[in-house]
Amino acid sequence: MHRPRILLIYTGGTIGMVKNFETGALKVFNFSKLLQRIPELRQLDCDIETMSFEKPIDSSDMDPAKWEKMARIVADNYNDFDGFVILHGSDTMSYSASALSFMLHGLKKPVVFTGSQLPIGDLRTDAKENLITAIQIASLHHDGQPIVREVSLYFEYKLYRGNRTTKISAEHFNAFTSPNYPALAESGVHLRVHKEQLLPLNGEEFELRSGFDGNVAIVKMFPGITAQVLRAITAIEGLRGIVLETYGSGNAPSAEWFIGILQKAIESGVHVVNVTQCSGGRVNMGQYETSTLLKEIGVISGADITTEAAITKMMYLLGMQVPAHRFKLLFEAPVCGELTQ
Ligand code: ASN
Repeated sequence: MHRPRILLIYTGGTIGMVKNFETGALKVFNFSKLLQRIPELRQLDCDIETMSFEKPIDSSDMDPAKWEKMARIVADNYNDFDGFVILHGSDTMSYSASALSFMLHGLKKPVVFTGSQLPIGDLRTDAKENLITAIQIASLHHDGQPIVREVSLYFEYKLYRGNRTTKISAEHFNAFTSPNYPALAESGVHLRVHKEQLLPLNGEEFELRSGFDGNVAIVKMFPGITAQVLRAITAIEGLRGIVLETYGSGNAPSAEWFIGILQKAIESGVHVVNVTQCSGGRVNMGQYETSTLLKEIGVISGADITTEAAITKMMYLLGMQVPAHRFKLLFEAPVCGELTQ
């Protein structure tokens, strides 16, 4: 009987934090103590090895260099382990899970992100269940093959596709949702995997694709946005892409100045992707007159992608140096289940 080997990678976040009782502030602590605090881990039907960022971080300090560090740990240990669990702060976990889904091209093993809202040492912590079930999911296998072969995120009884998630609460244990794609698995009395929702086996060779291009920006629409603001952003030196968070099904002001500034940016080589600022639903340019103009000037449709996946996909495609004339086509097609066309 194959006993899975799981690599647990600690990057930081509340899950491994302790309270400074004098100031009340939370700070990260030595990861080796995390395992001491959960002796239950020894009961799991797998072998666990651990690794930690030298300096664990609050996930607000996450950046593309650290995504690469995380992805490289997975790639360097890919052949020696059956699954990977990444312990990460919840604040930017959806961005990291999206980024790694693009970086770990041709992935055929589970990479499960998890974390918690309360530190592991807290009496009412949500960390233990999240951690234990994430490890169980990473260990699932059938005929010696892993069952979940993608980057996922486990939090509060649900496993989601990582690049479909978004953080929705700074208060509830149920901190994440996947507005446009169903859960991949649910943990109740039984651990139920919804196999029909999993990514099908990818025939491509596993490889690490790094080198994200950070010359991007997110612009969120609000009634009253001025030409000065939009002009200043589109004029940023070296800017190569903008994720435009629009209203509803992809609508934006139809004013001449607005369309004119965007058109000029697109003509100068900046890629503009339209995503909705609604928490669910999709962009459908052309449904209303207010989005028809966006379509005409060459704005790319983000369909039902999250902002987190859109900005990381943009950094990924720009970093891959895809030819400008193919960028739209490549963005609008799913790479690893992040959007439905
Ligand atoms: N600030 C923390 C982080 O994202 C929040 C958490 O982990 N719950 O690192």
